[in-house]
Amino acid sequence: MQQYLNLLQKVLKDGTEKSDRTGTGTISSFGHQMKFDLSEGFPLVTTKRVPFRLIASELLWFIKGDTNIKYLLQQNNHIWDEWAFQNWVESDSYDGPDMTDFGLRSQKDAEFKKIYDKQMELFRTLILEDEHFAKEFGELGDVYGKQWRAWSKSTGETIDQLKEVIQSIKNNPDSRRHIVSAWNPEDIPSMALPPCHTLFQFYVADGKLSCQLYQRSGDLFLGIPFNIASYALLTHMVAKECNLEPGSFIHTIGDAHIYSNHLNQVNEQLSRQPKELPTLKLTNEQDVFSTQMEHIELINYNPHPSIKAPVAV
Ligand code: UFP
Repeated sequence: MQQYLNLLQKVLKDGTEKSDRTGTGTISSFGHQMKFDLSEGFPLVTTKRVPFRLIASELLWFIKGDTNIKYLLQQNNHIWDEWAFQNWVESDSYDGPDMTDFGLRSQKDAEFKKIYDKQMELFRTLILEDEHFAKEFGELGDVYGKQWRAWSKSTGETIDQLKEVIQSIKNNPDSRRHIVSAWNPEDIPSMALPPCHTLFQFYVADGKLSCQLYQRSGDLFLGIPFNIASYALLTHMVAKECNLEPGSFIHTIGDAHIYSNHLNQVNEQLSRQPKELPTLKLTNEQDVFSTQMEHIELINYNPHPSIKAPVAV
């Protein structure tokens, strides 16, 4: 994982101060690439604890083609909650306390945070217990699951990009067209968050499956460790189904940034020595699409303690 630490260091040193959509401010640099040989271990950052369970359940949610946060809440995964919550508090059905700018305000105002936490708790309970509410407000619209599994065509039909790419890896491994795109210009306005991981390509050589991701925007401290592990896991899963060994995961990033309120955390992380990488074991005999959480096992992950940092919403 030295490459990841090198990238943090490089952006700290050479990056440009840049304002951003969230109003937080970043140090940013454009166009970077890391390459992880998956035979050397599973690339989960070890200089802080990264919650792999959240990464795996989010990936299974994408693979199912699910776009409703209910499944994530059932897995005790809250990484997409704010996006759905925002739709609720901005809707006509919402009659609770004012939640304008809840992301920034809850970080700055302790009194507001108490009110916000209470509303968020209510929101989660309603999603889990009220089917109609979950259908209306748990839905995130045209996010990854939709683009990967049910890309809409102008004719009204849909394309299952993930299924098709797995078929093409099996039937025509040398093809240079093993691509899944999440960037659908027509759908961008209706997306909670225009896809950060926009496009990925598989490549087969010497009995190994590699994957390259183009990520348009990467939060180096919080987001990127998740993204690396998620695509490494996907590569392992697809390789297993296609009877190939996992090759490399290549991560290409457009706007690579460190938020100005993550600087202490980044420096703390850079002061730590990386530890040995864990390994991954997939225990299911079936295809990618029937993989469940209990089939995914991470072995020997002994990282440094976690480091807390605010999420820019
Ligand atoms: N972000 C990531 N990885 C992700 C994800 C989001 O790093 O998988 F979904 C970060 C990047 C950026 C913010 O800091 O979230 C998205 O904001 P924007 O759309 O303005 O790039």
